[in-house]
Amino acid sequence: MLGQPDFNTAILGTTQRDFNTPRNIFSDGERLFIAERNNNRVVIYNSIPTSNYAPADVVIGQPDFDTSSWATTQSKFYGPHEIYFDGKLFISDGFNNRILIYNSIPTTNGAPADIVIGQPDFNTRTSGTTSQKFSGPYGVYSDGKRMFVTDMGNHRVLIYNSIPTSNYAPADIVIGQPDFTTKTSGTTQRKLYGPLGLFCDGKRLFVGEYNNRRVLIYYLGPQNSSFSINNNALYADAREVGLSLSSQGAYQMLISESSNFSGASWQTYSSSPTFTLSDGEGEKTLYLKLRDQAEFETETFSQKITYDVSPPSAVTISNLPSSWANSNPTLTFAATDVGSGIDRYEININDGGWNTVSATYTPNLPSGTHTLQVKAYDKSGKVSSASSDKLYLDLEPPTFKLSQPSLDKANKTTTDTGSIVLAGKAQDQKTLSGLKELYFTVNNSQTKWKVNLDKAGYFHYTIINLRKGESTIHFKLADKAGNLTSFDFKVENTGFGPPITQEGVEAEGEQAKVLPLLAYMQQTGKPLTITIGNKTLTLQDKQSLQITDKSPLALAGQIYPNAQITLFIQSKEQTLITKADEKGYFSITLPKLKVGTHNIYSQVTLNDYTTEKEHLLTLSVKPAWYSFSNIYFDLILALFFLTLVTFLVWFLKKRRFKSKN
Ligand SMILES: [Ca+2]
Ligand SMILES: [Ca+2]
Repeated sequence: MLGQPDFNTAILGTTQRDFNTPRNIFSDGERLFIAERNNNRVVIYNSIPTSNYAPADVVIGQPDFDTSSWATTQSKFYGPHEIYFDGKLFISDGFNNRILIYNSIPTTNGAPADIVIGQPDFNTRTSGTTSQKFSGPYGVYSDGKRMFVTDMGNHRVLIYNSIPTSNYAPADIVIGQPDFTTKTSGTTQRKLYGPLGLFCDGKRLFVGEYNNRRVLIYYLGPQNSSFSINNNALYADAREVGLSLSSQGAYQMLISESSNFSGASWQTYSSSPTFTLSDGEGEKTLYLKLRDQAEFETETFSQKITYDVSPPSAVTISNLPSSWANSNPTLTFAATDVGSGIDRYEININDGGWNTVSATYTPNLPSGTHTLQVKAYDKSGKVSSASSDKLYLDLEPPTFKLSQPSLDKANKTTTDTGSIVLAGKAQDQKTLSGLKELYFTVNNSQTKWKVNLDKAGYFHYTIINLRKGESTIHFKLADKAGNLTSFDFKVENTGFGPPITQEGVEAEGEQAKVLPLLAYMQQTGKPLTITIGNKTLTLQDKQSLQITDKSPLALAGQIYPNAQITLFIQSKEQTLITKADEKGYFSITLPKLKVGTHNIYSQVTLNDYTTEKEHLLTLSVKPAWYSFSNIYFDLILALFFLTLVTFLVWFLKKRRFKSKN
C-alpha cells in the first residue's frame, strides 16, 4: 500500500509518500508511475515498492515532493491524467490541453519534458479543434511506433503515425470525427462521446467512452483483404497482369514478387492495379500487403500465376512401326514446354478431327494406311505444331486356296502313292502388306520347307517320299506384317516309303542329302534291273554284274518320283541323264560297251539336292560267244565222257574175250 501510513488512514498529502488524487497508474514491469491530478505531478518509483508507504524516487511536474501548484511550463503540469512508458514517457497534461513526451526516463525531480504536442510551445494551454490542438486530452498510448490520444472534449481519438519528435506535431488520423475540425459528439458506430481510456494490443484499439458508457474496439489495419490476379486465371500470356483487390480500410498497398518486398514501395491503394511480372516464363508468386492511414499493415497475401507465352515443342511419336504392323501399337508422345508444362496431347487420325489422348495411347484402327497428326497443349492452352506420321496396319491374315491335292472335306485327308503336289494361290489384301512367305512342315518336324510364290501368289510344289502311312502337312502363310494363316491336312501314303527320313530327303539344317541310287533301291526293296534284250537281270544286292556285249543294254528301276538320274560311264567318258516319272520309274539305255570292265557312276538329283557321293556299279562285259560256247562246251564234254565210257566198255569187253580164249 502506497500513499498512507497504514490501511486505516485516508489523508491527502503532498509529500514523497502521500498522494492527492492519484488517478492513473502505469508500470513497465520494473518501474511504477502514478499521476496525481490535484498534486499536478507524476511520481516515479524506480522499482515496484514492496513495503507499505514507500517513498517515490522521482517527481516530475513539480520541482520537489512538497509542491503541488499547477503551471504551463516545460516542467510543470496542470491536471495530469494518463501515463505511458516504453522508454519514452508520455503524459497527458489534461488541463494544459497537451501531451508531454520525455525522451528518456526522468531521473531528477522537476525534469523538463522534451516535446509538447497540442500546443505550439510549453507555455500555451489553449484548447482547439485542429490536427495540432486538443480539448482536454485524457488517454495516451503508444505502440512504440505511433502515439494514440483520446481528445475527450473534441470527442475524438487522434493517431500520430510516428512518435512526434517536434513540438506541435499534427496528428495523422482522427477517429470519431469526419475531419480534424469537427467536434460534435454522437452515439453511432462512427462517433464518440467523451472518450477517456484507450489501449492498443497492436491489432486492436480499445476506446472507453465516458458519456456513451461503452468501449469501442477498432480493428487496426485494413480488414477482409484479399486479391486475385487476372480474375483468378492460372496462366498469363502477357507480363502485365491485372489485380483485383478487396479490402476494408486499405490506404496503401505494396506489391512485389519478393516475399520481403525488397525494392517495392508503398503506393496508393487501388482495387484494380496492374503489375508487370518479371521476365521469364514460369510460375510467379505475387505478394501483397495493405496498410491503413495509421500504417497498420495487413499480413502478407500471396497469389500465384504462371506466365506462359511459348507453345510446346513439336510432339515426338515413339514406338510407331516403320513398316507394316499386325496390331495397333502402343504409341508414346513426348513434348516439352517452357512456362506451364504439357497439359495434354491431341491426335487427329486421317483428318477425322482432334481428340484428347494421354501420353501413352493405343489406337484401335482397322487395317490400312493411317495418317496420324499429334499436337501438344500446354497448361495455358498454347498448342504446338502438329507432328505427322503414318501407321501401316495389316490386321488381316493372308489367305490361300489349295487346288491340289483335293482333300476329303471332312477329314482334310488325301491319299497318294509316294509324292504329293501342292498347288494353289495365296493372296494378301491388295492395299495391305502383301505376301511374305509360304512354308510347310511335315509331322511337326523342325524343318521348314519353303514354297516359292510367284508374283500373283501362285505356287506349285511336289512333296515326295512321305513316309508310308499317315503324315500331317502344316501349312503356314505369312504376310509382311507378320500375320499367319495356318492350314493342316493329312496325307495317307499308300505307295512306297522314304529311304530314311520322313520327307525322303535327309535334312541337315538348310543342307540336305539325297540317297545314292543303289542305297535307295536297297532301302525300299525296289530292284534296279539290267535289261539285255528281253532278259532282265536283278541288281538288287549287287554292285557288280557280269554281262555280255550283246545290245541293247538298259538300266531301269524305280526311285524318287521326278528324280533325275545321272550316269557317268567312265570308260567312254560319257554322261547320261534321265528323269524318273511321277511314280519314280526310270530307264536308261546304255551305249554299246566293249568287252572288259566298266565303272558306271550314278547320281540322283531331287529338287535342288544331289547325292554327294556317286554310286559305283561295275559291269564286266564278256564277248557274245562266251555265253554261247559255254553251252556247247558242256555238250562236247558230255560227248567226250560218253566216248570215253564207250571206249572203256569196248576195251574191257576186248580184254575179257582174250582171257577166255
Ligand atoms: Ca508454354
Ligand atoms: Ca494381310
